[in-house]
Amino acid sequence: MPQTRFDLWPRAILHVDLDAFYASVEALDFPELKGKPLIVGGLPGGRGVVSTASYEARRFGVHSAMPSVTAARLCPNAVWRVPRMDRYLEKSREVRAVFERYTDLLEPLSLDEAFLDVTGSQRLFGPPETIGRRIQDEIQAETGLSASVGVAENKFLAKIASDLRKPRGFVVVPRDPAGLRALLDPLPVARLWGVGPKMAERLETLGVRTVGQLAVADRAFLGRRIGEEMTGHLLNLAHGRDDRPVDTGDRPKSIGRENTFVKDLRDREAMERELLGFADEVSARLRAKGLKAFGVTLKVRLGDFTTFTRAETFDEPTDLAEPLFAAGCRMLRSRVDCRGQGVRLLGLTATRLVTPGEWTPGLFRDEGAEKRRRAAEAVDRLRDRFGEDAVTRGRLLQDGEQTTGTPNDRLVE
Ligand code: TTP
Ligand code: MG
Repeated sequence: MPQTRFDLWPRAILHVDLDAFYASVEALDFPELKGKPLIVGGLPGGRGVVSTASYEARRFGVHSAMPSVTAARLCPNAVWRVPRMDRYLEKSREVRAVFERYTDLLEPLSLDEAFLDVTGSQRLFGPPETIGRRIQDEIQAETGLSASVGVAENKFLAKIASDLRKPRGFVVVPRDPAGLRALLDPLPVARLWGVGPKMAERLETLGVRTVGQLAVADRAFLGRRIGEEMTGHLLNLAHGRDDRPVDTGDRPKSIGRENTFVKDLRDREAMERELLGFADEVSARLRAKGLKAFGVTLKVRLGDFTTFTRAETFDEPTDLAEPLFAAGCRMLRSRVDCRGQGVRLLGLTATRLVTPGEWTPGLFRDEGAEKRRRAAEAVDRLRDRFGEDAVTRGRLLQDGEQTTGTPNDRLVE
């Protein structure tokens, strides 16, 4: 059941990072290793380095990227294993399958770490912390691995949070300014994205060692010492601001559909019927990808191959068929002069795509739109189960110049 008895977060990001990943997989597959100081990496005889160590081995000072020889000296009783990458990849896929139940908007950073944008998942699954807990529990139950989770309004804070109480950490970054400051202030500046050892040292000579000190530092003073750009970046982070989107890596720039007709269309009604079909399909694909469009373009090619493209911008981004269809019809009617010719090709494309996390102001405010969205989602589910033709609008079923389905049908992405 959808839950609504809580404040929806305008933006909700999770960062999930598995604990001592390679070592945990080894202990899972070879239970006799459980609870022992365990090091995964090149064996100490050679010139190898440590990939990772169990938390038991970390107590001796062993850490990733340390020469294995050094690790063996620090922790002489450690059990050693060489990495088995294909097994780790397999486990990583199992973890990803858990993520995918909650959102499509995920950005893997490595085999054991990912950002998830769950802004749009709240209606269905509840508040972000509930979603985070469920993911943590399901990873444990289904893959046998332990994960740490950070819940926040942006990527930077979520990543900081997941690391605060490892292993098996679960930290929700407070959304009130005092709570946020209490969490950020004590952190060393080296924890900030973009601050390497050199910059940390530089900042320290300027009297800035912690994020709290950075947050109250004088912008002009810092700007003169470390540059305006770096200063702007660091002050944003020090105030917990970060608007980078969760990058799925495969987000299309646009989603569209076009069709060249066997016989040029002359009848306005037939053209609009095509546009309605396109709008239906394009909006379903937007919803499937969790995207909304700020813009729509119409493409029209006349019998003599003259081609027009026309564009409109929406006040609020949409993933529904109606606005796309209405804009297409409007542009066709008032902004394209067919000069008495037939139309050889029509196309409708949703552009300027955004995720719910990037677009928040109007989110869920319009109840009517929310109802239409739910209806549209029900249609999507039917289509998934019974195929494309399961649900077709009345208008599309009319006979007449039914010209879709030619080999020229093209998906444009
Ligand atoms: P991390 O997430 O950095 O480390 P971890 O999962 O072992 O431990 P934790 O997150 O609890 O601190 O890296 C994930 C895996 O990537 C790690 O298990 C092994 C591998 N790795 C290397 O091979 N070399 C490295 O230098 C690092 C940092 C990681
Ligand atoms: Mg990890």
